[in-house]
Amino acid sequence: MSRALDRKFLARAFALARRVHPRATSPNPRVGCVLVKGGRVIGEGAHKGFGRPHAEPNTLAFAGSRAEGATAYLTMEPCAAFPGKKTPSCAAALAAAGISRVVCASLDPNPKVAGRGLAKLRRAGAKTVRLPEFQAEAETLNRGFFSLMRRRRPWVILKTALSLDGKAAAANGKSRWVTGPAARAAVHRMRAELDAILVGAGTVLADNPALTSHGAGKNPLRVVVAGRRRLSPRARVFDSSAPTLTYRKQALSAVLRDLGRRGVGTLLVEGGPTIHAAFLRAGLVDEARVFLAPKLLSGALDPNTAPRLKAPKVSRVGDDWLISGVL
Ligand code: AOF
Ligand code: ZN
Repeated sequence: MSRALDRKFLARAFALARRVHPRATSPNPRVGCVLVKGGRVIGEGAHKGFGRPHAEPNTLAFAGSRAEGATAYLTMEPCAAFPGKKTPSCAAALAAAGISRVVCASLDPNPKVAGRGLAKLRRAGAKTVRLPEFQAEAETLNRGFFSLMRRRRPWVILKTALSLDGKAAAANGKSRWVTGPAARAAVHRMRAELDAILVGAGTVLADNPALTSHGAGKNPLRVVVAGRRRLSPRARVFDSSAPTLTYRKQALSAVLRDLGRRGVGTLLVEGGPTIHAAFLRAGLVDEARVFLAPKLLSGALDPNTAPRLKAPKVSRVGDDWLISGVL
């Protein structure tokens, strides 16, 4: 099989994995599988839910006895057996079905697998190939899983919503609403895709947010880093729509380790500025998502009445961005 065809079928396996909602399998990975024989696809499938059958048995069931002699394309190495595992070994299932070649994007970062799946297939006589050009895509597909397996802590995304002049709140202390309804809906979708969302006590006191996905999907676990601040049990973040964890005086690294133990693979840190600064100072931020509203909040009493740019123009100036417009 040519490298170009290998790439094409592996890309198809990624497309199958991406169709699965990230929370469905979390904290386990999304995995896609394509079976090819004589240049034709004879089966495809994905791992669709935590504790449910993996991508490989789903795909083998689809192909039946035609799987013998076929090539399996996988976004991640097939799993090997280990104690406490919920499903049987996929490497063994592929070997038993007579798969003669396995092409995968990445090894399984789970230290209990880490190459043992491919080794088992080689011992069974199958050829195994890894396409390193897909490694980054495999990691992006399952950021949380890779982070948990490698670092025992979640992948941390810092989310911030700012005015053009860099303010997260107006003079009244309110950050509702710096950004408009579309940006807020995008944040609700983000919350539905990630395992947990974290804020500091200041944000709970100033904004009283619910931190739910507002109907965009499953609610994330809510995490409040409260320090010594007193919070009302009637704050919306403690309502019954989703579980909430409150941390008192642990270091953020200890908070992340604890969240990792609880299976939180992806964490959205929503603020406020004190929490953002603490995460950045501790070097615990992996990704940033910054919303910029075309308004100027300096001196404004309320975010809703702040001056706005009418038709902002965005351009790139070296490594910086220029956003300009008439008020
Ligand atoms: C695969 N294909 O589709 C997935 C894999 O407890 P279990 O049986 O569900 O096993 C979970 C482990 O299996 C997980 O930690 C990861 O190492 C691997 N995930 N492997 O071959 C799949 N989802
Ligand atoms: Zn498996």
